[in-house]
Amino acid sequence: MDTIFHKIIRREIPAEIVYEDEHLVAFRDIGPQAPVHVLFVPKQTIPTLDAAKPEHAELIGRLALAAAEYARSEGFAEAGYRVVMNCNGHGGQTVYQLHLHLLAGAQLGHFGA
Ligand code: D5M
Repeated sequence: MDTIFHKIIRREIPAEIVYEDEHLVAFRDIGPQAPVHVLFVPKQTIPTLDAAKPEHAELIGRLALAAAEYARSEGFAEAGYRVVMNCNGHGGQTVYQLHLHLLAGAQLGHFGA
């Protein structure tokens, strides 16, 4: 299982990386849907949220906490922001390596079907 995000993690293709630790990398989305749009991606291969196992709980928590910390450090916490994980086709997932979207910097609309 290899995706464009694995290539970014291995530095084989460029990305604007804003955070990295031993567990995950965060970089700017190439097609931002908000003034700030950052993707938080685990280094361990997990194709979808549906494929996640109980042993991935801590890692998935790390993605959420890294996004919250980034939003706080950039001054978006008080105004607010959104985090999203798309899963499979109806969820709009296009890259099959688990990732969490952080959207911030503007009033976001409500969404649904
Ligand atoms: O989100 C996949 C996201 O990945 C989508 O918002 C575009 C983004 N993307 C795709 N290729 C790149 C590169 N090369 N750099 C940065 N961002 C990228 P999904 O939830 O799967 O629809």
